[in-house]
Amino acid sequence: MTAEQPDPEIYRPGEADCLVVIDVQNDFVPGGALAVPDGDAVVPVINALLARFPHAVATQDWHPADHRSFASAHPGRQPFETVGLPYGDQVLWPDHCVQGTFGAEFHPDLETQPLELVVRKGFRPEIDSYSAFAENDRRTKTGLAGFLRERGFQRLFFAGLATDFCVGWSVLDARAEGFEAVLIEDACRAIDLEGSLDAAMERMRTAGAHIAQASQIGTG
Ligand code: VGL
Ligand code: ZN
Repeated sequence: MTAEQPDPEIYRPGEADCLVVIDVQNDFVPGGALAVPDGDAVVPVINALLARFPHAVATQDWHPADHRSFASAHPGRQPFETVGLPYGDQVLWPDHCVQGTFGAEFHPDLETQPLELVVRKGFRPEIDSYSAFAENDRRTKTGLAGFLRERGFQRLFFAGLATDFCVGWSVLDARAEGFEAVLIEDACRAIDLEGSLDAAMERMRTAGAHIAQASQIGTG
């Protein structure tokens, strides 16, 4: 992890590498409640990546119906406004990924068979969770870091939705947890609220994450 080393042209996933697929769920693709523009374009890219990685896990946004991140839980507030919650600023979202609904299911074309673990997040009514590792209070852990460490993974590759929220926060937390992190940029799509994509990309780079394209992921 010396800063002087150039990024490799081709990454060859091995036993210390894990693909982390973030929130590829029906509510985040066009037609869904919190549709990410072009969100369904990630599905074939991720399916091809899954064939190149020996190990993969996924997250699933998994909210109770009255979740505090929903604008509907704040009378007079609209989706995409920001409010203060006890743990800090929180963007309010349309109701999405409600436990047990179609919107919370993985996209039907996503290859889920290779996934070795599915981590659900955002199921506590009072706390949102963007990151795969910790909820938005930054204290409540999902357990994923412990799993990945115990399995011996050192380098994590990120794909899914949305680049500037759940993927971005996951990449930053991966760095904070001591993993190498590679964002596979064209295997992600962004919501992009008021420059949030540029800000997230800058934060990931500053945290020492690598940015790659799916074409740079080779086979063993
Ligand atoms: C997400 C907003 C709310 C995401 C999840 O997957 O990026 N964004 N919940
Ligand atoms: Zn959510």
